Amino acid sequence: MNTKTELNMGRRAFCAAVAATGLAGCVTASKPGAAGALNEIKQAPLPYDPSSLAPHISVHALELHYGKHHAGYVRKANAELLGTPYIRMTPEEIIRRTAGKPGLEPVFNNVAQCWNHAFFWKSMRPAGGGQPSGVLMRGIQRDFGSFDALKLVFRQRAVSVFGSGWTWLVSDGGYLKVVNTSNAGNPLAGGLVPLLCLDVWEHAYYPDYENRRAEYVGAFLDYLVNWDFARANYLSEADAAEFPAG
Ligand code: MN3
Repeated sequence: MNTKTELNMGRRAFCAAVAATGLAGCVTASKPGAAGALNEIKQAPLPYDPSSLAPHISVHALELHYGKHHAGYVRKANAELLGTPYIRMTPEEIIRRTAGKPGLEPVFNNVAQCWNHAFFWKSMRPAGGGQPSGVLMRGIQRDFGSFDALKLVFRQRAVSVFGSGWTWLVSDGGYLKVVNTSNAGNPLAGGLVPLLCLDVWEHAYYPDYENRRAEYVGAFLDYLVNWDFARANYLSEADAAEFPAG
């Protein structure tokens, strides 16, 4: 991974991904407000071959989603950031500072969609699914009762998103929750720490599932979700907050 990757997916997620892959060190991005540092948003490559999520997500759907939708948000975000103070901030800082601010919707929406999509690609992997392990599983059992109960809650929340949005597993001060956000919404804006997410905009599933969102959500939970990514994010948060995870 490189600095571009970090800028795209966020420092916390990046460090977690580095930890998960066993790579040494965590590349330092331009600090917020650092003189002369312009944080143009880059689109990192997909972390797997576009054909490797099939048949659950087809090459066509993934290339459309990554190559048109996500790329479009990156292009629009950089156009919105140009000539503003936000160009010197990290995407996380921009999200926190612009969420809910009248007049700043185009900045928030496009930057958050860049962050959300980069995080979403990492939330899946070829031959994913299965069960989390270690501290994440213990946290799930503590906060949902069982892993099956978490899956049921996540499925219900994802199916219930009205219109376009996202479903997230988050850490709220160490406690695990499933939350939905509308449109470009991101839990960072509410002080929550994202652990994994599912895109439930229609563009994410219509090419493969048409109007059958529940089937798409089921395929994500059973065959695609990357629990190692979520666990690494949870461990990273535990280190930062020093809460007794699990
Ligand atoms: Mn999308």
